[in-house]
Amino acid sequence: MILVTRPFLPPVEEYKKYIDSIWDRQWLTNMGPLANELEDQLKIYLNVQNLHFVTNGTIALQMAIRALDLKGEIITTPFSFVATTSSIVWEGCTPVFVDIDPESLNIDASKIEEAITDMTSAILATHVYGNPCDVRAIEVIAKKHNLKVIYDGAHAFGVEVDGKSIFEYGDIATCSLHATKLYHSIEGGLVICKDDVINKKLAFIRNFGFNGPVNFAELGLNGKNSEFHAAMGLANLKYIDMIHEHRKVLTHSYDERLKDVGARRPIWHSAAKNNFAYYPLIFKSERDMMSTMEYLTAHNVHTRRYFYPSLAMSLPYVEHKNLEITDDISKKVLCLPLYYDLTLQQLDNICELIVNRNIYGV
Ligand code: T4K
Repeated sequence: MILVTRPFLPPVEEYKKYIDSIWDRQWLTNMGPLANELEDQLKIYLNVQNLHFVTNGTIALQMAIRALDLKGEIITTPFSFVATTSSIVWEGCTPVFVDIDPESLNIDASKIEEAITDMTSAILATHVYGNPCDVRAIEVIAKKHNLKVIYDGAHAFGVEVDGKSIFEYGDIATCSLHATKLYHSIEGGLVICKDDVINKKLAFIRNFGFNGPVNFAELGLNGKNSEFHAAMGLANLKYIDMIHEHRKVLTHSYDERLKDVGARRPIWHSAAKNNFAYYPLIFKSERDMMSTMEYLTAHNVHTRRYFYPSLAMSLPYVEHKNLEITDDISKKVLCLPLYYDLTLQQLDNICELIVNRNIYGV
């Protein structure tokens, strides 16, 4: 069976070496030496000034909303994983959905201003599949209306725009290091913030608000991650270039093999480096997409409808809203298997099934 993704695992001896060191120290969590080392290495790898290693990408978003003290309405995208919207609601704010751009599949920056009201405090946008939002346009709008910007960069590990980490854009950026991501620490997340004052606040929030053993600086939560997760992050980081390279080869191979099946790819940001996190295809109709998905499933190839249904139409805790582009694209998009262990032979077989289904109508 071929799944839509499989986590990369480093050679087990390399992970065990870290685990042995944890046994020696008996230091398991609360920002131990491996978690600190991972943060240091990630700051260098990603070329960012500040970064917090946290329990997951969802907590990262909640911490970001809290650190910026956001209230009222937050403008956001309906085309994302549920955590983007649920974090807004969890923090007591109201999501206001703006439709997406049909090419990038990210929030359409040209439609943001018409959604701003007296209650708007921020824009929370996702770099969908790692493809950067129109960060320049969003920055201009945010400055003009005095809004904060959070980027959900759950998929965007390693992406750069104009040679700068995508995580350096916005007031705060977050990332997910979940097992299904191209780089992972089993469970994990990152919060990245340039501003030293907000960054300090994030550090307090991550650790219950503690400022020393008997003092509290902030209302906090427990966002700390463990030494075991940091160990996986450290072991995997050594392989990130190799992972990236293989995903690139797979992606180009899919592009070449599937160019005539009548499905299109999202258009990537022109000034950005790709990280090959997902392989989405947008079919001409929901019928084409469904029949391809079912045909692949019947041949033991599992795909996923990331992201269907539209968050603005499906969540029981938000007011439902039709958005033309999102409603249309979310019905037609399908993510194909993409992961380090996927072989070119397996990819060929997947492509053959899709080509046969879509060109010859089998
Ligand atoms: N923002 C965005 C835009 C996100 O996409 C996400 C998460 C978040 C925020 C929140 O970040 P985290 O709090 O999760 O760090 C998966 C992931 O669980 C989720 O992290 C991810 N986005 C989302 C897009 O995908 P599911 O429900 O599709 O996962 P699941 O369990 O169905 O696994 C997918 C495939 O991976 C399956 O075919 C099986 C395979 N798999 C999975 C796991 C966990 C394995 O082979 N091994 C494994 O250990 O959500």
